[in-house]
Amino acid sequence: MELARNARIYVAGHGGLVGSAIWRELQRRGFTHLAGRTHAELDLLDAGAVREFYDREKPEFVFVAAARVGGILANDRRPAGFLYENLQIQNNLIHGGWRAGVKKLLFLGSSCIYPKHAPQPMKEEYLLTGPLEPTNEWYAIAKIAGIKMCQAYRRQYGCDFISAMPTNMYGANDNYDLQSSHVLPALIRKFHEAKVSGAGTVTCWGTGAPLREFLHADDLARACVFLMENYSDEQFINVGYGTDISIREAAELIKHIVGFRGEVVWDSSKPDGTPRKLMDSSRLFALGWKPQVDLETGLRLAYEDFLRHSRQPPARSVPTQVDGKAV
Ligand code: GFB
Repeated sequence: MELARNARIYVAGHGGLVGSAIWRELQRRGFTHLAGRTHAELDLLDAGAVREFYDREKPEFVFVAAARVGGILANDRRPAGFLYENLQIQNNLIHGGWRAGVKKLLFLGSSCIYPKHAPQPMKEEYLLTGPLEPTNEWYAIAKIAGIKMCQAYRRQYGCDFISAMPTNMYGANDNYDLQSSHVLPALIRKFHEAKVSGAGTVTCWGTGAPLREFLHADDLARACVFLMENYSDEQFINVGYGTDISIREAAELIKHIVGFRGEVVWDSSKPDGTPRKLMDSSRLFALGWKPQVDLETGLRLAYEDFLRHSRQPPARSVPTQVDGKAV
């Protein structure tokens, strides 16, 4: 089903890494009636405010890209925040979406929903077949609840609510804070700052042995719009790149792209997390979607984005409020 170019579309989390990429993709595709709200404009933890927003804006299609997200350390240190905030945000958006008669809603989860020692690559049916990775089980439990919410509202109320599970993401508008970020933005910043300051070493966390699959946010955005138009099933669907690399290899690649000439040191007092998280995305690939951005190209783009942000920190590449207007 092709969406009408004037369909009313709400992108929850439109200022973040994934939401801003979805927003750009929708603009590129010519959609004219996009709604987005900053945190200051709409607190997604507030059920009443979300209800009022839905009643006023009456979106027909909703992308749930709003979430409390963070890297391995942030997840480990803030279990209550990651569990509570994510449950609350998604409950408000999914339940509110049903109440407001939203035609279709796409919920975004995460590859950390799978068991820590799931067979690789991970198929959708491996959900809930074993214990989760302890550093991010709180976030994972919230995301699993989001999948189940979409399935339950589909079963009980006939809502066309679907879920996609992206692998580890990176791209423009990422979080570069060293305590709370994911590995790729953290390493881009660390290698860049070491190059500029002339430092001899860069310290990375863990052993470097874990394997991760990385997908550029622009690819995920294309997948999200594709799924909104072409997928309608209770079964959630994986969105991955198809291959993974070790954190050590990723560090070497970023070191090379940034042009840092010193040594990489591994701090094994920091957690490694899941040993491997490669998703089986064959269900999505069989529908005709494929990623377009290879890791090296994507990291070069991400480094350019970091340089733009470090020159002009408060700037965002998307407008804060443009609902109802062509943008
Ligand atoms: O990206 P990341 O924080 O998250 O870490 P996860 C991936 C790997 O990179 C871990 C290592 O083995 C880290 O120890 N690493 C090395 C670093 N240096 C660094 C560094 O400077 N910063 C960071 N952050 N990592 C997250 C989950 O797990 O993945 C979330 O916590 C979410 O819930 C997300 O699912 C996609 O891949 O381990």
